[in-house]
Amino acid sequence: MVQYKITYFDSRGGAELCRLVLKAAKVDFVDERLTGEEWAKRKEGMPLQALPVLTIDGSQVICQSAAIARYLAKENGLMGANNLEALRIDEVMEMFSEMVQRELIKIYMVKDNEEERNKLVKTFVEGPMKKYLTFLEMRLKENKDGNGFLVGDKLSLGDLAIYDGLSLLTALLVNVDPFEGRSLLEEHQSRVGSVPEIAEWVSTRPKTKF
Ligand SMILES: N[C@@H](CCC(=O)N[C@@H](CS)C(=O)NCC(=O)O)C(=O)O
Repeated sequence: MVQYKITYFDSRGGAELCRLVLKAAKVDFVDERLTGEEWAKRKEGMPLQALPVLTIDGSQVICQSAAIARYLAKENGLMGANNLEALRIDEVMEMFSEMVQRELIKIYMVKDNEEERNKLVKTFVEGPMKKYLTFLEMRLKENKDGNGFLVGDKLSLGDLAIYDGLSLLTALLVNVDPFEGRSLLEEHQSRVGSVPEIAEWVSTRPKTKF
């Protein structure tokens, strides 16, 4: 059986989606979490001097979180039933990547300047966040009227990306509830969070802010 190790820091961050995929698929893996000192020693040895990386069978070390998440999803039947479903999953993955790169990173970076942070959060919540969440609701509604998963009849990487992305939003925005007035998203979050393997992982994983 293939051996997986996910190496990252002691946070959910860029590794959590990969961890969620393996948990949902009931695949064992080593959850390696580096301290700052350990990272300083190992950084140069990593393919792009960044984390997360996935180590396969102790030899292949692969970087880029979205590529890793997609690979693990494909290997475990979580990438949709056909190319069209895979496209819809990818679309949502890319949406979150855009939201993080264009918007959330700015908010994260000013965490020590409260006035500036509040200004950025307000601008984000009134504009881009509305756009992104409306889009997600539209996509969920297109499959089984929003009463199931993003594609088909079962959980996929797309649902886990929504679950992880909206959890990040909740943690980062602190006083803003992204689910307010968005029952479809709230129900979807709870549907994914109730998948036994996900519920078990979320209740036992290390507790970290992000
Ligand atoms: N596009 C890469 C980004 C990797 C990245 O920037 N990782 C950050 C943590 S989220 C990192 O390793 N930072 C530590 C450093 O650069 O020393 C991915 O998604 O894996």
